[in-house]
Amino acid sequence: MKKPDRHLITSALPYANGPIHIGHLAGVYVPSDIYTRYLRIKGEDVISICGSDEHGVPITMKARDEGVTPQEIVDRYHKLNKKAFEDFGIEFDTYSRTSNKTHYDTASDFFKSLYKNGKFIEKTTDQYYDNEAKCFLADRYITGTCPHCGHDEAYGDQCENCGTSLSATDLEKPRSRVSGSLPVLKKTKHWFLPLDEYEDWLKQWILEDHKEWKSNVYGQCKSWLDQGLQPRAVSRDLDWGVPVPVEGAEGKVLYVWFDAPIGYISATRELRDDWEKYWKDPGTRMVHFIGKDNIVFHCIIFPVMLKAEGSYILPENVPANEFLNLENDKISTSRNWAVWLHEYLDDFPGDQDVLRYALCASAPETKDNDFTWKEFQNRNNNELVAILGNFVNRALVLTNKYFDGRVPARANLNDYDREVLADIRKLKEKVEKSLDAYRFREALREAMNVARLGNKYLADTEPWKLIKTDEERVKTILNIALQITANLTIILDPFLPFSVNKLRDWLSIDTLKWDYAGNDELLEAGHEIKNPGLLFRKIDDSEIQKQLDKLMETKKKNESEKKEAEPVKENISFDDFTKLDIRTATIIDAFKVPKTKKLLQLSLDTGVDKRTVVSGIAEYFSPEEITGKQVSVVLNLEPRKIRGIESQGMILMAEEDDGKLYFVEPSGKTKNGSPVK
Ligand code: B3M
Ligand code: ZN
Repeated sequence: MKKPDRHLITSALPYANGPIHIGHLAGVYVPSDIYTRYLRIKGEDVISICGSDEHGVPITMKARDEGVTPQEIVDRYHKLNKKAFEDFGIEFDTYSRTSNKTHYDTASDFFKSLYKNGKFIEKTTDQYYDNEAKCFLADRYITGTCPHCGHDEAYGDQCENCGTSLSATDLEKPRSRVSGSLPVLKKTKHWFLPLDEYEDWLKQWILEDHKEWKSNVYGQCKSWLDQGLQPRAVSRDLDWGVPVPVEGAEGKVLYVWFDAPIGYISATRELRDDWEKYWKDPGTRMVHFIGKDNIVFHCIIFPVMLKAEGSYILPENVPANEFLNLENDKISTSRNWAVWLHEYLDDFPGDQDVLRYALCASAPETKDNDFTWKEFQNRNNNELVAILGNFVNRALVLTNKYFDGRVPARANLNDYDREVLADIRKLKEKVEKSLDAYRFREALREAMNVARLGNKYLADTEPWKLIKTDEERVKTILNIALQITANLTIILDPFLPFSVNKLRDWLSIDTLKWDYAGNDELLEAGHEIKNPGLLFRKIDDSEIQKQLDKLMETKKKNESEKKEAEPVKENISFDDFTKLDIRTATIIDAFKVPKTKKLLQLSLDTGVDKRTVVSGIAEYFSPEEITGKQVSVVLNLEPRKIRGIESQGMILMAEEDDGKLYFVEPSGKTKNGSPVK
């Protein structure tokens, strides 16, 4: 393949309605950053584009919920997310936003160009309208009963109970989420991109010409194409977004998935006067980094838009990742089941590279993958600390100790030395091959093998013992160890930018270009190095436990919220209520029902008689502490045999979400047998 003249790397524009979490990082931004840094250190002409996606219905809904404007929402999260990326060393050349004027102009012009050239079809369709709020309702703004599972809080685009994707008109008993009123169908005109007309072209371009795409991406495209494509609306009735720039389109904006990918173009345009070279010259190689839920937009819809416009290049590859789970559960913003970047940094200040490393090492490249805190700790302690950190620390510390911090000259190499140096050269090629194929986990493993090799070399040659008997040999060994360390500053540069910068500083060297990797004479004899600090610190169990506890808390909270949301039971008549005979009573004796965990057998003085009740409260109360306690009891509940004991009634308990029980007792001493009503 001909070497490209330049590279344009794009990373999915995060919606500016929530913070960034580890799933985003692992799926999109760590890989795109590794790839971009790799191209940069190779000396390629590359620009990396990202920014906030600031349109779409979820943003307007969040604004409505909080009683603020959409602009306030996107301002807040744009700032937060931009900073989170910077903090983690994700180096975009620009982090723009789709509410910018340049973007409005670019998206508008793009639409106009397609419109003028007759690339759209216009259709009038029925859309739900809220007569009270006087607005059309996006699918998300409608709830109703799911026709598949009967869930009565299904959304107009999807039922979150059974996962089926829906159209708003599928819902039974639809309600507007804006006003709560019954929506009515009303005619509205929209512009559609006739994807079906591009089907043959797409089949050729993807299925034939891009067989090298990752199998998860290729497979998804194939299944879309096999099912056949339909025209897609590229406008919406909404008041937040880029206005549709044609006459008679008042109150309509571009569909967010139409304007968002154009955001890549606007951002480039803002960044560089020569932006057209990056977007229109066939010498540019464009790669989109995205998550799997964005595949259809980047592999089918956006390419069709570009093709229809006619003057743009198409992506060369779209190495989309699958999803990352967290401790065996789907990451979810609404359930707060996530590790948020800003929170990670509060708890692990300065440990950005550790997260970058752990996320790359278990990135969901070919299938969904799980992030666990235990694995995070192991990766840090057993790999970063024990291998990489240990190796470079020994190489630098020993050089300082024996040779005054000057790189010692080496004498004749023996077979082992030569073997090690040859392996380093091979490893560089392996890393390169993996990176070129977007296999970042594999690339990282190979890169770490360089450190592994160095670590083993020192462990095998034991310079700290040899120093007493053979100083010349120690010079050679440390020279080689330092050359390996210098190699690491190249090979690990794309993965661990913070640590590599420290290493460069301690070695007193500048950034060395990728081509130098594999070279064993990067440091001259006599070159002065510094005293190293600690490259990685051990993460102990208590830090991990703290994270697990935090997640536990979240889980509990979610469960209790779920319970709170349980609907009130159906109404009963007053007569039904008076059928219950509830009285005050006193526990006069209590003991555990043998061979059970939960049951206590209680003797009650009910004021009318003495009776036995079996109650499932043993996990919370001991017999001693409840003897003498006054309680409320349902006297006329049909007697039941529990573990062979006849239970004549039921003690009333209040139960909290986590199952914790409390007695429902009179607030002062009351005569036994007093009716509760
Ligand atoms: N805002 C990403 C998402 O699904 C969506 C990407 C747009 S990229 C042009 O969060
Ligand atoms: Zn359903």
